[in-house]
Amino acid sequence: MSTAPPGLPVARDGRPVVMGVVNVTPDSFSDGGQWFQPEDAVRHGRELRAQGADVLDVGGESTRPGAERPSEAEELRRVLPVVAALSEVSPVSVDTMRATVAAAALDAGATLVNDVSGGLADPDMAPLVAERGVPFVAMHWRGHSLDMQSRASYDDVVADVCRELGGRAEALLAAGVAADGLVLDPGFGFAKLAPDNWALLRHLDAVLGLGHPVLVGTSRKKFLGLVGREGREERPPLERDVATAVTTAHAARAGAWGLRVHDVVAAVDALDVTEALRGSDGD
Ligand code: PMM
Repeated sequence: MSTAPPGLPVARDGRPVVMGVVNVTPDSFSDGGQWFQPEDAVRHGRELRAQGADVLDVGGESTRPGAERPSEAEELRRVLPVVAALSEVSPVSVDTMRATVAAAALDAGATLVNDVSGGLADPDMAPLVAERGVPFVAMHWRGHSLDMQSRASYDDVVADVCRELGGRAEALLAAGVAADGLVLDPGFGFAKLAPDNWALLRHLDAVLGLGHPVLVGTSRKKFLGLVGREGREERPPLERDVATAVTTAHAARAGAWGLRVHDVVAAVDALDVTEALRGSDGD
């Protein structure tokens, strides 16, 4: 078996990689504005690392439904100092749809590119990742956040997402992206309604069947705020970490390679419990 490109953290003994979210944005749905100043984002990233994050995912563009895009200059201004500082203490991925931002972040120390558009938003992304030989997370995506929820229409969401994501993987490999560094992500909450997210979570085996490591990013998403709330207001994002931990345990049992989370402490706890339950009697 070939080895993964340098930069792809390895899931050890079936224990998934924990990717801690560092959003350097004023408007993310989950933690908008909390870490917008570079020094706050760096402090937060260091904290997540100390709590057990295997990789820190630094992003400068909010992808919440309806979000407007920042300019390229603004995105660079947000992420580069944070990537540079955090690369000294942790593996870092850059969460971007722009090849120019990915290139600058790789130069600043990032070792992994996480693109929610799977290379669709920018035709220069796949060639860049191929040329640099770095690992790439390709998420299922149907269009920019401004109007993505209008694209949440599926005949069979699991089959449709797997077909579209599988097609993306083929195109990326044809463009020269390293097969052993390609991670796929079904894109929870992106052009998906609550029942779509639940169906995908229930059928992660189908996504794993595409033959690549799978990243799961359910953390604090709206469908977790809606569950069990019939007739009441949805739970706000900061109160969705328990629900997220349950999905973390589920995804780990299903065989996910990695989990993208805001609350690293809860994710590590959930993984410890999952692992203990898998252990043999007498442990
Ligand atoms: N979700 C968000 C941002 N980036 N990347 C991947 N690979 N998968 C996701 O599900 C994902 C992502 C949106 O969440 P945030 O605004 O809290 O970061």
